[in-house]
Amino acid sequence: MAVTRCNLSYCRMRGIMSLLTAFIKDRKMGLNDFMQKLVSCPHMCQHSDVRGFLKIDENQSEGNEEIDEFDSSLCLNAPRSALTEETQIKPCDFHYLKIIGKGSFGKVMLAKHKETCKYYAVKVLQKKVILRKKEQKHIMAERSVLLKNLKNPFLVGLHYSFQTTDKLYFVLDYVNGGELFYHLQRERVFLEQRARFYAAEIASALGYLHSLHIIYRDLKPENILLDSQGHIVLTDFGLCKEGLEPNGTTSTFCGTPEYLAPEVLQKQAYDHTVDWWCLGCVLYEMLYGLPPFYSRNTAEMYSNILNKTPVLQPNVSNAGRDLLEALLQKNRTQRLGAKQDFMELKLHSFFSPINWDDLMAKKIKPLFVPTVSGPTDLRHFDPEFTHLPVTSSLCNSDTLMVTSSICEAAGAFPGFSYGPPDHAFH
Ligand code: ISQ
Repeated sequence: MAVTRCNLSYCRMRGIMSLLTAFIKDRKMGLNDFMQKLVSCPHMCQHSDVRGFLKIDENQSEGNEEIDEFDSSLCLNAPRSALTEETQIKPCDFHYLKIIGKGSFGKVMLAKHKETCKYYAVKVLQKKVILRKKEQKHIMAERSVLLKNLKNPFLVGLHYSFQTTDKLYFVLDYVNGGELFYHLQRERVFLEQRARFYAAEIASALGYLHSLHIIYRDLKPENILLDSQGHIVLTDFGLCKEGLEPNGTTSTFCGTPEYLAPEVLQKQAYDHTVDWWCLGCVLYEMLYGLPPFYSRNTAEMYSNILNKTPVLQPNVSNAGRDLLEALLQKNRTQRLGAKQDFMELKLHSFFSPINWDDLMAKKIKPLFVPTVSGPTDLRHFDPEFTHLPVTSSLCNSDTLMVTSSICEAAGAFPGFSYGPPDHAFH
């Protein structure tokens, strides 16, 4: 009898426990939702009751760069909220192997997903720096553009984005063929056929973005990579401008000096034709070995962009020179692509050897295949980066902690975190 009573109470206990667990889980999710709403409104974080509830320590420092607590409550967007804490992607899910790129906001790391052993390029950005430079709009724009389910073979793919108290993470496709201009520097110029192939792949990516009303804006050497087969991959969508209708214009100043279009330099309104100008600059540099308006003196370079007609030496074919002239038109309304966008480029005689369907299907065999022995072969990355030590700070702890910096950061980057609905790493 005693045994039966004991069994019964055990079963009952289990039943009560599972009810309680479900209840707690439900409450926890409710609290999570509430917390998410709370922290994504910076003005609410200022209220004394809210600060008391969140136990925000006013005296706490803004955040040690080496402290990197993962905060699942900051995974704010819908696909993530359905995930349990255990299944949420976090910094510690990766081995960080090498630094493969560095910029003013942070770095790009070669990382291996611990569970699937797949390699990714993980872009890690410091929130403090982004906030200091008031660049959160650009970062959110980058994420938002990457999230648009972009389906073009020449655009880098985003697998996940997530955030910790002080960093933003983008988990991107990893390619190790090196920057296009790393190869150009070694070879000085490319033969026309090779330059045509790269220009066509870049143009197809830009045309695709334009079809989604996105202007890339920041086509520059370091954003053009090669994959291990020799195909183009465009990265960095930080300066993309979204939501521009075909006839709309915008006037925010952004870009790289060498490739700045005259209208951007003059802070005038610009549109999708700004990308065709940049493509003209890239093509010119591939064919002639220097940017079209280059001068060591930046002021002179700016003056060249505004006033000088680019020199087109006859060592490039007529079709090539004609295309360059058409893309490097200072008046954007006269530029190739101003009316029919990508279609006008496709129909230009320089691209007549290109079968665009084959190009999109990656059926055109690249003339140059970067030598790589495998994913961890980093020979095409700058040793200036790959020789840097990888700090352990990227994976210190997964503790959930609410600090004033989270509040500030969550307000600045609400909804940053992203994972595909099925959460499968692919
Ligand atoms: C993917 N692979 C290698 C380097 C990269 C740099 C920036 C963004 C994505 C990348």
